[in-house]
Amino acid sequence: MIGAPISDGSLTLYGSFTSSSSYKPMLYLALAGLPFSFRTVNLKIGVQNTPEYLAINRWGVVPTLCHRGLTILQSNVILDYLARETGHFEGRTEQERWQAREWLSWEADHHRGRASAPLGAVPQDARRGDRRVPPARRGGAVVY
Ligand SMILES: N[C@@H](CCC(=O)N[C@@H](CS)C(=O)NCC(=O)O)C(=O)O
Repeated sequence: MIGAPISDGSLTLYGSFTSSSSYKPMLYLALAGLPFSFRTVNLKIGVQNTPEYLAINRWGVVPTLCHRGLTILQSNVILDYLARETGHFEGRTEQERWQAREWLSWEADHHRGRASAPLGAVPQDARRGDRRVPPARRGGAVVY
């Protein structure tokens, strides 16, 4: 059951314990000591594709953060939002703050291939391909 997003100041994170993308904001919130509600989206049974969940996350993926009536998608955007909103783990200088965002962007570039690679085999085209597109549709070359 997804439930309606809460519009007060409380933090609600929709995610899955099997998801590395969910782990990032969960770890942030835990290390920052910020109270938050966690709502499990069971990816194995396809809750992410239900109309109820798609109403808050158009891509049907986790995580999703709801706060102050806002709905924030994409794990690194959520980290950026939380840093701006709460000040936890925010850079001390403007240069540090931009550098932190550079690393978030770098991580997004590199995370996808590794997360989808079985047993350490990094897909050759992971950096250009979309892992949600079946291998057979990528020019016929089966990569993983
Ligand atoms: N770039 C997205 C990736 C989100 C993503 O792909 N989440 C996966 C779990 S790690 C998911 O929800 N998969 C469900 C599906 O593809 O059906 C982010 O960082 O939030």
